Amino acid sequence: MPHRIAKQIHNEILDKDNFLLVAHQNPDGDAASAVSAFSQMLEQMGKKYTCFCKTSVSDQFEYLKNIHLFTSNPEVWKQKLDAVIVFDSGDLPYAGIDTFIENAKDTMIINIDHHASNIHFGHHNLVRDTLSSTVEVLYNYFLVNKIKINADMATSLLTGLITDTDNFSNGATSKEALSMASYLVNKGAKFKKIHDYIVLDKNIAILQLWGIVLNRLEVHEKTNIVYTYIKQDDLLKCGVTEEEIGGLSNMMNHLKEGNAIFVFKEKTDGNIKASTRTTREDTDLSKVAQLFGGGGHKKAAGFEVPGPIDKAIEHVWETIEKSELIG
Ligand SMILES: [Mn+2]
Repeated sequence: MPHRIAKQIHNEILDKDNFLLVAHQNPDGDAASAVSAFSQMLEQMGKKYTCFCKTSVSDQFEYLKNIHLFTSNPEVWKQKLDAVIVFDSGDLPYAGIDTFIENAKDTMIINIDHHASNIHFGHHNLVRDTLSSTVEVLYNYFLVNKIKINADMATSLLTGLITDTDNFSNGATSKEALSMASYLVNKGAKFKKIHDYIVLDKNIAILQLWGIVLNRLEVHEKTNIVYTYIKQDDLLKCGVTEEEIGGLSNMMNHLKEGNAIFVFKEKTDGNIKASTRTTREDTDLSKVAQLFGGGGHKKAAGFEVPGPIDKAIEHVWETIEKSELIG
């Protein structure tokens, strides 16, 4: 029962004093916002906390309260911690903290998430894969535990909701998600500010890169998956950074054709990262991602395979065809 777990976790928090809040590496709006909102609750309660992320957090989220407190300094793991709270992460390697946890074996782990592929790695697991976002899980947690949601907290929660529903356009946009949005706007969430930072985030160079990538669209016939790829060279040519290329697979999800969309991206280490999206009810991409050690949701998932890019793509098709999960 999710309500019982939310109350159990809150009792642990009332009882303890010093927390480490973790957003997964390369945090998206959901992860960054969840930490921001939760840190504000801890402040209300007079608790101590540190916000940790293994990588840097995008400037795009600079308007979120307490976002400037994020550190990637591993030294923070050496303090006496009463609990580590991990947000929006299906497992500890995805969060980027598996090695830190190995050295902090006695520390309580609290797992707050909505990924279908979540492996329940915590001592407490508040995982609700029917909800749109981790911030929606958190919103329910706040209501169940009668936490006051102030305007800054509402702005954080609404940010995660807008990013994970792709601006209220993807399959996660439930009636509960919409009613949560309305509640948060009533509490003073700054809708326009979020829109300015989150939706108006493209520049000409990014759209030129999208042009190259969209030109390469192809259909893999046996699985009817529509796909394209981005190489490191493309980024250099257009002057676009890794961080800036998010959003392409979400945008491609507006396509009517095909069973799914796959975007393959060559990373600096030579590995190939695949972002996958579908709008079809009969396709479960979290299962597909798990074939390659990745994870995610039914309608949006990701995984990594070794390069080079043409070999990687070939390997992906072979594996998916064998699995018969799509097509
Ligand atoms: Mn999420």
